[in-house]
Amino acid sequence: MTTDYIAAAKAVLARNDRGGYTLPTDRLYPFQWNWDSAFVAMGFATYDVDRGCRELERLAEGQWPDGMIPHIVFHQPSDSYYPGPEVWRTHNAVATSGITQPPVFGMAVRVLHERGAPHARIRPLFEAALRWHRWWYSARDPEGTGLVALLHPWESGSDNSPAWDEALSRVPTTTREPVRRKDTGHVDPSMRPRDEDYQRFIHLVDTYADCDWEPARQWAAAPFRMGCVQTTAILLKAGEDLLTVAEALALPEAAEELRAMTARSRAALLSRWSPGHRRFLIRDLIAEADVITPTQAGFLPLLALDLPADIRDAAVAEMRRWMQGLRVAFPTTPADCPAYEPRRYWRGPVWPVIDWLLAAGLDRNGVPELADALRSSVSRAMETAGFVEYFHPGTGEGLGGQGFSWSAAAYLHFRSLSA
Ligand code: 9WN
Repeated sequence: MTTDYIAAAKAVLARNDRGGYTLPTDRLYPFQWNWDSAFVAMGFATYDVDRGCRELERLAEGQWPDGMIPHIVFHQPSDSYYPGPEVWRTHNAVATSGITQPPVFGMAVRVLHERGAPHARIRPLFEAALRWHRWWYSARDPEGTGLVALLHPWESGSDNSPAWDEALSRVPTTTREPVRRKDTGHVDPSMRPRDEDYQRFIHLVDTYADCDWEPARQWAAAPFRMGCVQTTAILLKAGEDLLTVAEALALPEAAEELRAMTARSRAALLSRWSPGHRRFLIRDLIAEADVITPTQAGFLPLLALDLPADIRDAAVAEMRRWMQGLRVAFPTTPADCPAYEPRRYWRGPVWPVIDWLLAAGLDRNGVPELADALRSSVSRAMETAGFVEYFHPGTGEGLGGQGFSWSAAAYLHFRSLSA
């Protein structure tokens, strides 16, 4: 008997629906998360455009007056997650966290537009996305370099990536209140960040709450400030997608503004290429040093750049090298890196949405065989182990949370491409 995996993926999204927005998974993440919802909206776009729009609309309810769309919207109280609103101490009308996450939102706006969402739904989503992009460039790139910075590892979505280790080690472990983790009550601690990481994560939250969440004060006070190639690539791709929508909606001024934003980030991103490492490098803006620790972030610029052949070929050769001997690709840290931990969160495991972005980048750059290899390897893993949060690259074991929304959305997206 064959299982109807598409129906199973849709059932995951239905189960995690809390009224127009989707939890990443019950208990472990009981609120609406920013980039999760953008991927989920694109998953819905494959069969329910209206529900996809609703997902983004509910996320945009949390948008701040300054344009930031926060990383968590606390629509309803829950005691199964830490840190909740009492730790964040933000002042927004709708309760939210105080930091942001990768701006996949603009990519989802384009997908929904192209799947036939009515202009009356797309226009406000477009405006919300544009205001958020303006926020990125003013709050997180005040010097106008084109490379946007993260002030907290959670903003990367790749929370305990080894890329942050050195910079994070300079952040104190002191916190205003004791850290009261809940995640390790839901998931085996060996698959989660360490206590010391959490202490530093919360130290940063306290630091920015003390700045009253004002971007300029945070920028000045930040002990962690990373020019991120993964986030900038997503911002650039989302900016390109919003530009396409602006042209389709005949909004010439917005289009002009988006052209300027994307041109700046395109040049900045390309300049982060390192021929010696065969990947793009994150910049530690406080240490004024390149981060050479290898992580998936180094290949994310493929998503948003049309690379010259020599750069593309070198990046692809390096990606293939990381994939050698693995059952499931793409690893978030390569096996030959001393920081590699194949079961611990962002320190090795394969995440379906990362494959989604990398495969889109490979398609864009004319490497469809490798794009297909990534999509089919992680799709097979989901068919075997279920729509879990992440996978062991060596064995394909399913890890982290179960019944995970963005994994189900990724599966639906991959299957829609091959339909
Ligand atoms: C903190 C929801 C989120 C994802 C992130 C992932 C994880 C949160 C946590 O879960 O982060 O934002 O508490 O661990 O790292 O990418 O958006 O799925």
